[in-house]
Formats: sequence, structure tokens, C-alpha cells
Amino acid sequence: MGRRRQAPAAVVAAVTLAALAVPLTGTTAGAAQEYAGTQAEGTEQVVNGSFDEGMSSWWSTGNLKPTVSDGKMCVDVPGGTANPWDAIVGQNDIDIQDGESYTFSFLGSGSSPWVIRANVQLSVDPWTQELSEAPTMSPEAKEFVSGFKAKHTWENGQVAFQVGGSPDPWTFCLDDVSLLGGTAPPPYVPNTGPRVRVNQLGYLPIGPKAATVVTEAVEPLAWQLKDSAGAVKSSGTTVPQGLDASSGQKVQTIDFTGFRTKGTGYTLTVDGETSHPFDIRADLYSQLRVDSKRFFYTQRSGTPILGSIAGEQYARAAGHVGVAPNKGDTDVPCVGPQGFYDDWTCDYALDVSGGWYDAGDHGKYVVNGGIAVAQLLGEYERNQLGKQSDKKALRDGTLVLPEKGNKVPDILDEARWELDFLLRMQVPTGKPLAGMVHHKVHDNEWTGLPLDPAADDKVRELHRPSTAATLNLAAVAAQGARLLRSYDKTYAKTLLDAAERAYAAAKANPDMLATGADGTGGGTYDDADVKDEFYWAAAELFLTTGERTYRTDVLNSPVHTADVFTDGGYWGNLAPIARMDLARVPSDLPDRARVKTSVTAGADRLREQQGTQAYGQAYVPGDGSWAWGSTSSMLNNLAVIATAYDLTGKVQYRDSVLAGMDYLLGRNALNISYVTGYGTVYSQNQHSRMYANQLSPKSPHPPVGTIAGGPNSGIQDPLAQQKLAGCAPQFCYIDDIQSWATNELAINWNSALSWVASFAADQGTRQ
Ligand code: 9MR
Repeated sequence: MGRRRQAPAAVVAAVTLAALAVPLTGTTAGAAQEYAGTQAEGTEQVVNGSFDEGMSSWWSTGNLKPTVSDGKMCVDVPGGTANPWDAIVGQNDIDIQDGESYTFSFLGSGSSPWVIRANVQLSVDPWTQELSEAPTMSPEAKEFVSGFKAKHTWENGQVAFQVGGSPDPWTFCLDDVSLLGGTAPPPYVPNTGPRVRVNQLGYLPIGPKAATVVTEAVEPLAWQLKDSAGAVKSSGTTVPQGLDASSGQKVQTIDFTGFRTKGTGYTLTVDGETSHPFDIRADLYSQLRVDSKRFFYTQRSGTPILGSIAGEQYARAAGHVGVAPNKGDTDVPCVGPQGFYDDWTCDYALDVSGGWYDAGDHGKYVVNGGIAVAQLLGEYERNQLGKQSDKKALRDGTLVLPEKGNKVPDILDEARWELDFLLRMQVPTGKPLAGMVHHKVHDNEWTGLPLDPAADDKVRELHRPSTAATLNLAAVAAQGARLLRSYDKTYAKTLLDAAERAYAAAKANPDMLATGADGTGGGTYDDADVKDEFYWAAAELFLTTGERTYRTDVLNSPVHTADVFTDGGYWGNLAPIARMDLARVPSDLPDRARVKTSVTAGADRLREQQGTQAYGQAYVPGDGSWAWGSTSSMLNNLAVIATAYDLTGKVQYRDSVLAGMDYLLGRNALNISYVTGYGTVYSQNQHSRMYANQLSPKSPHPPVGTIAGGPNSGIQDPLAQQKLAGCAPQFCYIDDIQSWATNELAINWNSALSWVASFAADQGTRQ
């Protein structure tokens, strides 16, 4: 992905202070010298010291823009800074062990002679130094080597090249950075707590109740269900399941569905181990229905986040409204020629303020905004159309929002916040590609963590319109028009007009595909197949207008009769959402009965796969490897099964959805709930610039009800690679803010949680 970890601005400032106050105390075993040809031994502590993977794992201060070419890193250092530490290139997460010897070496050069500081030190206050050298750079690249015997044990050491202080600008180049020594860090072993795994939130009295125990035992084991006072309330024997492929563990399962007595603080005891406590109650999911939507408000861009609404710890200034140091989203130009898209650019700037920040970054991407809005709108539409939903649960006043009390259901208010932004991303009439929609807006380079949105000083840029983004607007604006017309006719008309223009523009430009190459400073959201987006847009326009032309497009789409339920879809595959809406929303579609059957058939297959899993997760990817954002893949599968329940009323579908939630809330190999604030042990250090408590105590954890992306076999980030190499799918997760591949948060993941939480809440309150 090319995402880069960088040092937070706050850390850099603190280096300045600490370096001024603390004399250089590093124990140097020898002055920096030209490399004398000695070969050091030990474990390599620097990741990507050769810069073969670009700047991956390296960071720099905001005044530097390092580039990597010909296998080395070079950076133009501005003149006129006061101190060496006013300009730094460095790497964090360096492991140092007390008493071990280390050899530090690098190949360095400078366009003009300049004395730099090459330090090995603690990456946080008090910035204690193990080594601080002052080698002189010269035009000819030289290798420098030095060493020290460590006096501290750190997991958060740092290698820092402090290159500031020169009155004149100069260029610094670096290669082959190495810190050899110490032993290999001990293998990371997650703390998984008791071997008995339950839904740590609990179970519905009428729902299925299953748990999993990790055990070497091959024979069935006795289990006991105890109440909060320790009295045995139920008992039975486990069912051996053998080796579970998704976790690599030997497991047995427990079924206590027959126990329906409401209560709190129950535990399960099996094989000498006692589970985390859980409740049995009907309103189990009511609060999650509300909390899963909190995240959208605090992700809002372009508006101050009010402490009175979000909680004081989440209060912050409006992000990207054009107040320095923000460049603002109010007048955003197009990115210049990038070497692809035929060097596309544009000659206008747009006000694309508002919307939600996508995830842990400050980018705003139409395709991901699109699916997130679709899921919130879809949640509301399901609630309104369902025979078995709590119609009051989503009305005005149910969420804590500034719009509360405006007589519009709060969930629609939240969706409208994003719809407004999506409308702004449409190319205006009179400009080339009018009606198409810009794929995304984000910073021109990656920023570090933590970073308040209002403190982001990077240039914001619009990227080329894409067919996928255009169809996303067409679909959600059409759906929004359908659901909002009884509250605001004028707005509904604006939405429908934009949707129709977008659809026509996409038909005229059907092959403007977003590329995976466009990933500097933001995610790519590249998608090579937009047949599903065409289908989805036609479906929503048809359901809103009833017009024949859209109906014909639906019927003629190859996606209409294809088997689209191999999974529940994601931001790049909207076919399942389209098909489910065609099944759910009344229309005169001639083959609507077949469409409904296709949903239940898809749900049957997903259930069948789920039934093979000893942890009960509704997710069995064909190749066995788990995707980025696997928790949302599970939730999207659950939404298909839930839709089958809505269509048929058959309890087996409802039970599968509830069992699938158990996995997400603690019945899993890591014994963790992936939803912040839910359960005994839960994810709380999700990768985010705004909720970065792990890096800065002043910053909060993510709001209650925020779901982590979860296990990802790809482990694309350096931390996950270091800690989780060789992981079985369920173990490819770490609740660490640096693990952006396994532990990010995102609007499309919380929208999936919100949808399913709403369904689950309905099941409880209807009892
Ligand atoms: O959710 C996206 C996932 O499906 C992709 O595999 C991944 C890599 O392209 O990107 C994920 O989306 C990220 C986006 O690119 C940037 N903002 C954060 C998103 C969540 O990690």
C-alpha cells in the first residue's frame, strides 16, 4: 500500500526539548569512523535499512520530503534551521537490550560538507541516548561505523539522523543503515486469557448459545454454566471438533442454547478453565445499535466535534476547513499529472468539505463513503419495511447528534452528512467529464500519528473521476432520494438529479477505472470490475423512480442472474447489496421472486460454511486466507443471512446471525471482542490519527462501538510482519496502533456493524 509510518509532530518537538536539556550521554565504544571493513554480527534491528522498500518503516520531520531512487534515500534539507534535530529522518520500534553490544553503520553523503547527528536513542521522552555520533557528510558516499554496549532495555528505541542546523540548503543521502546486535526479539505470544471462549457481551435468551474451548483433550469434557454467585445452573458435555484450520488450535464446542434464564455475570467452566463473564438478556444489542453509529459523528470532517455530543475527550476543532495550518477542503485543486491516466489533471478547484474521514487517515474516498452510506440507508430501509423490526429504534432522537430533534430520523441525518460531501465530488456542469465523480480527495503525502485533522498541513488534492465513484454516487443518491423525500422534497430532488446525471455520465465513460498506482498520501480503492456498480446504480434508480429504462438495465445486467453471494460483498463488490435491495424493496420487477430465492440460496451456502467452523464465524474464504477488514467481511455475510431471515422468517437464519456475532464479540482464538467498549477484553488501539491514546495519553481511544478491521492474513504492515509472521488466520491480528493492516477502523466496517447490530437488536426486543 505504500503507507508510511512517520514520527508524530509532537514527538519531534519533544526531541528538541530533550536534546537541549539532556547532555549526550550515550556510551560510545568508538568515534564515528570510516568503515574499516570489519563485519559485525548479531540480529539486524533496522527494518528496510537498504531502502529497497522505499521509505517503508522510516519517518521524517514535516519539513523533509525524502525520496528513494537508485536504491538509496535522498532528501533536500532546508537551510536556516537552528538545530540538528530540526530536520530528522528516523526509524522507531528499535529493540535494545541491556548489556548487549551493538554495531551501528550506514552509508552517508551530503551535497556539501555538513556534520550531522546519528543517534540511537529512546523514541519518547526523556529521549535517552545509547549512542550519539557527529560524522561529517561529504559528496562522496562513505560508510560510517560505530558501536555501543547498551545500558537499557527498550522496545521503543529509535535510530535518528538529525540533519538540520545548516544555514544553507543541502542534500543528504543515506543507504545501508544497520544496527546489528542483541538477540532476536522473543516471539510474540498474545495473551489469550482463559481457554473457554464465549461472546463476552452475552447471548439472547431465545438465541443460540455456543462457546469454544481450546484443549488437547480428545474425549468430550464436562462443562458447567455458573451464575454470578458461582452456583451451577446448567451442565453438559462438550463436542470434540479436532483441529480448527482457521486458528491452528485443537478445540471442542459447548452448546447451552437450552438455558434461557436472563441474568448477568454468567461464566462457563470447562477443562479447569473459566470463561470471561457474560449476560443473557433480551436487550443485549440495543446499545450496540446506538454505539455503532457514534463513530460516524466523531469521523465528521469540516465541522467542530462537540464535546457535549461526542464526550469531552472527542471534542476537536473542525478539520480541513481552510484554517491554517490546514490547506482546507474548501477549494481543492486536482492532482497534477501523475504518469498514469494519460497524465490527467483539471483546471478547476472544488469545495469538497464535509463528509467523514475514511478511517485512521484523513482521506475521503467516494467508493468507501458510498458503501458506508448505503449500509446506513439500508439499515433504515430494512427497519421501515420489515414486519419484525422495532420501528421506533431509529427515529429522530435515537442518536446523539447535533441534528437531533429536527424531526428527521438521526440515522438519515448522519447519512446525509456524507451524501452532501458525495454531491460535492461531482464534476460540475460545463467542465470536462461533467457528471462524473472524483474518485477521492486526500493529502499529497502520508502523514504521521497522532495528528488532529485541523493540524494536517498537507496539500489536499482531487483525484481523477472514476466510473466506480460515479456509480456509487448514482446508487446512494438514488437511495437517499427514496428515503429522504418524505422529509425534504427539495433535497430528494437534488439527490435524484445528481444520481441521474452520474448514471448517464458513467454510461458515457464506462471504463474509467481507478488504478492501484494512485496511492501516494491516500488509499487506492482501485477496482477493475465495475459491472456490479452499474447493476447497483441501475437497481437503486429503478427502485426509486420505477422507470422502465433502469428496469431494463437491471434485467440486462449480467450480474442480475449471476451467483453473487459467494460472500456478502465489500466496497469493491456491490452486487450483493444491489440484489438484496431488489429483493427487499417493493417494485414491479418481473423476476422478483427469483431474486428473493437467490438471496436465500446465498444465505444457505454461507450458513453451511459457517456450520463447519468450531468458532462459529460466518466467514470461510475459499483460499483460506483472511482479507483486510475480515470483521466486515463477516458482518457483510451476516447481513445476507439476516436478509434471508427478513424474507422468510425462518429462525435458522436469525440464529446464524447471532452465532456470527458471538465470534466478533469474543468467541474466537484470541479471546478478544473486536468492538471497542464491548466485552471484557476488547480492541482499543485501532490505527487512527485521531484516537491515538497508545501514542499520546491526551488522545482518546476510539469511541465505544468502533470495530477493528481484524485478522488479515496479508499482514502488510511492518509491525504485523515482525510480530505475526506465519500466523494462522485468526492469529493475524494485534491490537496495536501501528498495525494498520490488521487494526485500522473504517466507515465501511462500522456501517456493516451498525446494520447487523440493528438486526440483532430487533431480535432481542421482539421477544
Ligand atoms: O478496506 C481496504 C481494503 O479492502 C484494501 O485491501 C486495503 C488496501 O488497499 O485498503 C483498505 O482501505 C484503506 C484505505 O485504502 C485507506 N484508508 C484506510 C482503509 C482501511 O484500512
